[in-house]
Amino acid sequence: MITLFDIPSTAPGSAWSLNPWRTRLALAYKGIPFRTEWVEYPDIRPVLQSHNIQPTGKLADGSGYYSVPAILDIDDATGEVNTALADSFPIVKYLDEAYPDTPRLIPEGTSEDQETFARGYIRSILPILIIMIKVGLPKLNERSQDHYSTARAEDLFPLFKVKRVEKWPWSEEDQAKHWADAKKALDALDEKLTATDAKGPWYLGDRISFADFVIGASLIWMELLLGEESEEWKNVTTWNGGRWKRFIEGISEWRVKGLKN
Ligand SMILES: N[C@@H](CCC(=O)N[C@@H](CS)C(=O)NCC(=O)O)C(=O)O
Repeated sequence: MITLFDIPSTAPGSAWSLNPWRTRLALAYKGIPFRTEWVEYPDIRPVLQSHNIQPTGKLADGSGYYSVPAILDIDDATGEVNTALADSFPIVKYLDEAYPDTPRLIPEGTSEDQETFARGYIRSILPILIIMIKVGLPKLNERSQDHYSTARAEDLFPLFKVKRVEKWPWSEEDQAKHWADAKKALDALDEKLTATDAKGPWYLGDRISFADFVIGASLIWMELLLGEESEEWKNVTTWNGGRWKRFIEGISEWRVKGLKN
């Protein structure tokens, strides 16, 4: 059975975090049974270390950056650990290889493009990331808030030059500027998707691939944190001819399935 490590929150269904949603959707789409182990931010490092899961990067001080999603795949019959792995792209590659009877998410010959897209995605939606960090902070459980505030302020220190997210300038004007930039980021993504629209709504046109869950995870994250009924989310659903509304509806089956674990 696979265990997915994910971060809890006060949002409906608890799962809110962008990168773990990629894996949650992938597991649900493939129909692979899994259970969730909820881990608050300050516990990610010790919990993953205790399972021998390697860091996915380095922090500024040179120490390992431990992140979720991470999975532990244990053979229930023998107790043998099949894999203990973090990082959403290697995880989906592992799932494709270890579960060959499930639908592939990295079609033959697309691995490099899928990886480049997945790894570059967060940078490509940076203005959205900024808004979501600010909006998401109070929705975390108290135990995670301090870590999240200082860690994300450090990531974006070159932009804001402060040590806590609460200190980011957030006037109406600032917010309007971030939203205008957010729209530009989604306009650019829309343009990219338009190229395959004649074949279908997905990144590759007519077939779902991991890139769709990279996009879908970010839309779920936005909808959850902004609130389905919020003016901001409703605005987003009208952008680019309603593409994002159709997209999130298109993956809703796996969103619902993914929360049942
Ligand atoms: N490249 C990684 C990025 C994962 C990542 O940064 N995850 C965040 C949550 S969305 C995390 O675990 N952060 C830990 C921290 O900030 O200490 C992936 O695709 O899985």
